[in-house]
Amino acid sequence: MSRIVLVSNRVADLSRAAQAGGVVIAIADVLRARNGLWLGWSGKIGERSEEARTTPDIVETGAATIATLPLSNREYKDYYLGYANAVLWPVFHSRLDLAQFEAGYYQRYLEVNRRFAHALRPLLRPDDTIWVHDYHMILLGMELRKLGVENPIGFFLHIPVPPAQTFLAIPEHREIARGLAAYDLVGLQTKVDVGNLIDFLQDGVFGRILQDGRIRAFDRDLTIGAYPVGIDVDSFVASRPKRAREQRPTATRLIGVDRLDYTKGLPQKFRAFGRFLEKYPDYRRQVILSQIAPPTRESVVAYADIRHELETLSGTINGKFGELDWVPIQYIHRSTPRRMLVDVYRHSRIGFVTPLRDGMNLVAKEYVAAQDGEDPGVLILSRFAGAAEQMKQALIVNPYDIEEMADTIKVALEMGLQERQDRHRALLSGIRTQDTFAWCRSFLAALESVRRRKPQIAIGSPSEAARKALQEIELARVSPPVVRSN
Ligand code: GDG
Repeated sequence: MSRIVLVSNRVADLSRAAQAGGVVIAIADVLRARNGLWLGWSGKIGERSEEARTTPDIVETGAATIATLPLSNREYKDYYLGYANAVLWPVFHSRLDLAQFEAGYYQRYLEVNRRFAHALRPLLRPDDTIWVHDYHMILLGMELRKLGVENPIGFFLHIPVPPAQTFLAIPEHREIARGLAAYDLVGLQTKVDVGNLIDFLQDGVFGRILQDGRIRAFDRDLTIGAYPVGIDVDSFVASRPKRAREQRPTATRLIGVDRLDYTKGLPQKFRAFGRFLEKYPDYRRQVILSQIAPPTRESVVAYADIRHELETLSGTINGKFGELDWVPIQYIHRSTPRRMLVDVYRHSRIGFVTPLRDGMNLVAKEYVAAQDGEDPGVLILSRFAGAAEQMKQALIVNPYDIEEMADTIKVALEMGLQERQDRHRALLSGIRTQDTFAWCRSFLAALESVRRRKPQIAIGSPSEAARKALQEIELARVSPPVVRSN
């Protein structure tokens, strides 16, 4: 089996993969099994002279070879905080209003991707399979191709793809498309994302669909597919609190766990909870909303704004409804250890997940995995989380509709045991089938097979096979999964 080479903005500590959860567990496994190499930013920020550096620091961990490079201060500002997190992140989450298209950002983004490609080139072997992750590194594949690398290269995007018209607002959208076309396989979280990317490549840069469903753009044939990210289900199921009764909260808890990000719909969640208390006063003193929201990307202005908004909102709602012995919103702006998180999920009657846009959302899956199957809680899930495409037995809500969310909290609180068990069983079975290991296996299997395909002739209109694939995508787009019990 060929060696796996991973590239991402950051590398994870493989010795702590189990604690990190999510995709890192599967990645650590595959690196271990296939004698892998992982290249990323070391997290260090150095002098301008670092920009010339293409020799990474190498550490052999036993599980894998870890290669890291520092960024210069200017690269950190323009590539990481700038193009990656103040252009691509907001635009891909359909927040054009927050995008900062500043001169110099794109150039530095390109240069960092190029520098990482130059650092990787001498470390590569002819039979390596290369897997690049996420929006920080879109151009890496193209830069490797320029250096003559012909190995299979796959790219997985963890965040959503916006509709074509939004994508086109990025001044460098053509360069981004050219970067994507350098890969053999582009993996996305959902069918809706696949549809959006195909639209963009067709309408924006005149890509053409081939007989077998691949897209030809910039003289390269690219496969695009949906590979929904999953979790390591057992690491949540197995956990049992030592003294469950003592830890059980006195009030019924709704739990939210989100990095403090404007994409996560936190103000909408707080407002819906406030509206619920206003509309259904019998529930006052009976319920609390615990929101864990660790800080992230604090140097980007939009993140300081959202923090301020949440502090004001939680203060207003607590001031309006709170009593000496009951505070309705517990807002924790710190990271919580994972073992505690699992217990909190388990003892919360409602998992409240309300992003305005999200690639997948692993918290929704973690909440379901942590429930007691005999007496499970209920998941309320935004239809704009990628997870909603799979988790149809959740109570699906529109996070912009505060009234609907307030009513759905009541539906969830009053749902009978049988219905909770039925929904939970179906949800659990889905996240088990598509867990983090299945995600990793299926992406790599697809990547390793696409290079073996024969060249195809471009066609004007889709063939039967391509038409069928497009129809499925279209269906997923026009009929969002709505399951309401009221
Ligand atoms: C990106 C995409 C996609 C959160 N707070 C704490 C904590 N967490 C953990 C959660 C979960 C993870 O962080 C968050 O994952 P999400 O999927 O919810 O969201 P993003 O961070 O935005 O991730 C997303 C994902 O990539 C994977 O492809 O699903 O759409 O945006 O695992 O549990 N963990 C601990 N303490 C915290 O306070 N220990």
